[in-house]
Amino acid sequence: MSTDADTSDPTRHGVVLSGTGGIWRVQRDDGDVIEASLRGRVKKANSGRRADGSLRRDTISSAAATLKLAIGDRVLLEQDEPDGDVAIAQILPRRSRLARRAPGGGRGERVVAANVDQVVMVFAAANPEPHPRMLDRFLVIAEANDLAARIVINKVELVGGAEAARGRWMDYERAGYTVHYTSVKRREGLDALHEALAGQVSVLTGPSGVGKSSLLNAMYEGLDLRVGEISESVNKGRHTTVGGFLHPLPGAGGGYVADTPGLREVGMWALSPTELDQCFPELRPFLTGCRVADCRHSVEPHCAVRAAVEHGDVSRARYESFIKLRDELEGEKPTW
Ligand SMILES: Nc1nc2c(ncn2[C@@H]2O[C@H](COP(=O)(O)OP(=O)(O)OP(=O)(O)O)[C@@H](O)[C@H]2O)c(=O)[nH]1
Ligand SMILES: [Mg+2]
Ligand SMILES: [Zn+2]
Repeated sequence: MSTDADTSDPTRHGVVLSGTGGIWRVQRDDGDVIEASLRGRVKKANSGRRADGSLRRDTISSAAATLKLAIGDRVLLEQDEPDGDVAIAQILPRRSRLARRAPGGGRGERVVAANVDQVVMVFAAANPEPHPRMLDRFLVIAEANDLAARIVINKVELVGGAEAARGRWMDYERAGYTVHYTSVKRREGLDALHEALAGQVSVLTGPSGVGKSSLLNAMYEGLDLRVGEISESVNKGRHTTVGGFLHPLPGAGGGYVADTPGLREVGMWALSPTELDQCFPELRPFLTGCRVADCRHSVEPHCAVRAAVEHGDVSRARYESFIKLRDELEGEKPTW
């Protein structure tokens, strides 16, 4: 295999599907899934020069090679001899990421998934009972990462169907989010969700038992995810797994869905309390109307946000969520 970086060679480029530590599963652009290692030698040895001394274009990303690899990363592969071990030579520049600060107060961020198009928050209409506050947290995390978010309310047949379920989630539709009402049991709403995932890299998240795996199995024949098992994320003491899986979506349209552990504590997401109001899309139009500089939207005079709540232009429940989350972020001690 040539050592020259042929940017069009589909056997030399791929997407990281899973892995931790040394060995990573990579889907090459030709479709084959292979195992590749991320060798320290490769990271350091890359001088960024071609044999003729000219600078390689992909050297731009060589700083990224010292970053931690994440699912969703696009990588450049190297193989010294045919049938030899494949090594990850480069992490190509990320166009987006879902990241959080490393737990334990470290300075570095931890990338949950790279090159993400959207975050899909799944809740059940009932069983388990949904927590809108938890949804608000997830939405803030997506907004803070500049990622589009959509909401899925599954198991709607348990509350009398989609229209009956809808009333409870109107605040989110009004805030501009797309809400999908689905039932795996009745096979409802699955086509629209399928369409929304096609060709996209989506991070699917939500509490255990809401039917995330069931939804994916119902939409994609052959995915065969395990259903009904209590996932490890329930066990809050043990989420040291960096892991997560990126599933290539079978069938027309393609795309990927990431199953990731740990979208939990909004406080962990390196977000300053003063940025929080920007993460509530329905508050944005009012933020410039506050009279006080750096208005906290709680007791300040002439607060446009509070006025919007009084006038019914902004949902009171969402506003209260905002206040709660802001208090939480303000109470957080800086850890570096
Ligand atoms: N009534 C009803 N039950 C459903 C529906 N979708 C899934 N379930 C059931 O809900 C339970 C949990 O489904 P899973 O797909 O394992 O849930 P999950 O969100 O993947 O859970 P974790 O993997 O633990 O995060 C299973 O018993 C499913 O059969 C639905 O539309 N209606
Ligand atoms: Mg599951
Ligand atoms: Zn204000």
